[in-house]
Amino acid sequence: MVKDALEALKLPPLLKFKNGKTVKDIAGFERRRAELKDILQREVYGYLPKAPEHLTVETKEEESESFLAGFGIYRSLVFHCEIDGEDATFPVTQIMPKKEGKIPVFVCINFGTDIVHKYLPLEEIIHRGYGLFVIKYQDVAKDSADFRFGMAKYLCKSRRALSAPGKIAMWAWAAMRVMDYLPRFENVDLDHVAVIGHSRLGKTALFTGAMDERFRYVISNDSGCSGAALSRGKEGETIENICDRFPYWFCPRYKHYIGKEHEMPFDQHFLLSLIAPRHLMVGSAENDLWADPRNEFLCTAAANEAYALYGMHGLVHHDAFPSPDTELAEGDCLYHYRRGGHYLSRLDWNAYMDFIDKKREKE
Ligand code: GTR
Repeated sequence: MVKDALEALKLPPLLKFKNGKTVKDIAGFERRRAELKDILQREVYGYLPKAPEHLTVETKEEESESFLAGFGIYRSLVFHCEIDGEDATFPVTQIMPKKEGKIPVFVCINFGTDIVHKYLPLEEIIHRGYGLFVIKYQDVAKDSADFRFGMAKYLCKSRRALSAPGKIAMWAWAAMRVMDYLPRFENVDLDHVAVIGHSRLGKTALFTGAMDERFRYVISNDSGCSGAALSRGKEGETIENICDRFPYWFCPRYKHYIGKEHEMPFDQHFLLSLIAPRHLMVGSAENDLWADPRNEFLCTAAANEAYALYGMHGLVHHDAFPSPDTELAEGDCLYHYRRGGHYLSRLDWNAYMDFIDKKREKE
């Protein structure tokens, strides 16, 4: 079923170089990786702004006595990025469990303006032994067409260029700055760093992990259109819908593909394949038809071609769209499909942590 469904969509080939030659091995895919990154930046998200000249991090506040009944440490950090000689800043919240040994962490790009947030079951995450670096996305750049405020004014001087970075690229850029800083913590397990986001921030997490190989786990929760879902044959939200409401998430060129999905020289499996050979986790919800769970599943399966080159399985599935409340967790990738609607719930967090636990145990 999966093979036929993918064939019917006539996706642009993942494993063909621009010059028409076939990608045959790992070295070939590493060269293809550069082409894939380039096409997605040029056509969809815009080119990632360069890293800052210097990064320093200031601790504004720390609570290590009684936070989470004494089981956690809270720090409010300010990231100072020197960009063209100017000091551009954004805040990050760090929460760590108090425990010995190396700690796996999530870089979570989140909606909330406060650490107590519906999408962040904090105590559960801390008690399972995971640390968190939370970026509140609008502290980096406003979720609007305005590019004058926050980091946006440093990261994009003009929106006239067709491949100028959109807001997703800017939020992703901030997550990469957190990654830059992680090696300074002795107790962070740098081999087990995940980037996670929900919905528009799931798209952001995917772009982050696709562009930055330092993230071992890349988690897209209900990211849908222009995230984990294939655009060809998509139900629910289309490129037209998304560019109508949120053109500024993308580079200006993306809107040229409205109604022309079948002509696009790429599709979202290019994005997901860039996660190989690391671990991709895609979460969908049964009632989230706007995101299109089926196309999210198919897209995850389509990335298997890249995993195969590394001698890996990618997503192990049963050649059928799974029924709700199913985990496809046997392979290198996870497809997590639960009942209910569009939400980043504790059920989702627990599925992702179970998967990471399993991978860490094997090492
Ligand atoms: C919707 C948008 C989706 C999704 C969602 C969200 O309105 O159309 O692509 O990103 O917002 O981020 O909550």
